[in-house]
Amino acid sequence: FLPRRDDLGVVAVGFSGGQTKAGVDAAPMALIEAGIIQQLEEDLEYKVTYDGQVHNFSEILPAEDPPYRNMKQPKFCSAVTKEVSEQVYKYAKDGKLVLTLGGDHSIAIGTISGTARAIRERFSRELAVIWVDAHADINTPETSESGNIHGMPVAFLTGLATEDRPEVFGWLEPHHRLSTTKLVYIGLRDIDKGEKKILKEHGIKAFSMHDIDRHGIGKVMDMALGWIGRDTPIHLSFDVDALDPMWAPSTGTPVRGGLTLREGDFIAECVAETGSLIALDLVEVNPSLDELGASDTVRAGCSIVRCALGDTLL
Ligand code: NNH
Ligand code: MN
Ligand code: MN
Ligand code: MN
Repeated sequence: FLPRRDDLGVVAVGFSGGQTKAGVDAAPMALIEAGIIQQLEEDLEYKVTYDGQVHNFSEILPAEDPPYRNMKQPKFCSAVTKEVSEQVYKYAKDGKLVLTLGGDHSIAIGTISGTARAIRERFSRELAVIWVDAHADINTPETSESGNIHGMPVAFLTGLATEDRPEVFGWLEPHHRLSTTKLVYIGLRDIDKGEKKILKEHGIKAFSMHDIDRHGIGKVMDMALGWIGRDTPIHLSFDVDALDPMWAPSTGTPVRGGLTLREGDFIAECVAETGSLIALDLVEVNPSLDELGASDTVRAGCSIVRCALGDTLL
């Protein structure tokens, strides 16, 4: 089922509407200026398809967008993720590996729904998702304490949250969705009360920082990939706040006690080694927060992308 390993589609999503801090929309440009696309073309020899634009979707900004079911900017988030879903779907259906540069993590509603649909249609397979994050992002609109949609993407993608109105994520259909049994978390350390209940009730596989301390990252990756099983297409959604703020301080909700730079790269390398990666998101880099640390955060992000796309140490 694997895409040609040398064909890569890049989507740059300068979107910050899934949370309230400005600046995360500038991340794709910062990553591109740091040379990420050039590195993938020249060092890793990918044939890159990229329209050369960072999309900010201002053309679909709704005139009014009041909170709905406690969600902030529901219509804008829904419209943007729908667009992203179509773009990612097209690339994945073409057999391309897809790299999405965010943006806040709400955009994963678009990326994962796009790959899930493409993998179903093209390969009659179900997608697995590895969600690397300090947070679980599995709040429903009702359990969310913040109303920020970047804390809800997994709930919408798994169908734990549903909505009929097409302009508020009602466009998500069963073929866009992911099974809770095919989801694995790594790096968790700041989970809301309602989220803990959801993770328990649905028996969702999660490796917290505690598990990484106990077993080491090598064993955790063996267990995570073992859970998914061989030959299952993998979408890796990497929130840079999974890394300890020592390495990636420029992000909206930093949480201390996170992954080291090498643990982050190692996770990405292990996923690359499976040969089953079909899409990668890198999200939540915010160069305008902790400005002194912005270049470190961007460099860490570039490194994770290179590792996941097959860069090897030797
Ligand atoms: N759990 C919180 C919320 O739902 C924080 C989410 N923030 C993130 N998620 N950065 O990755 O608002
Ligand atoms: Mn996240
Ligand atoms: Mn996070
Ligand atoms: Mn919290």
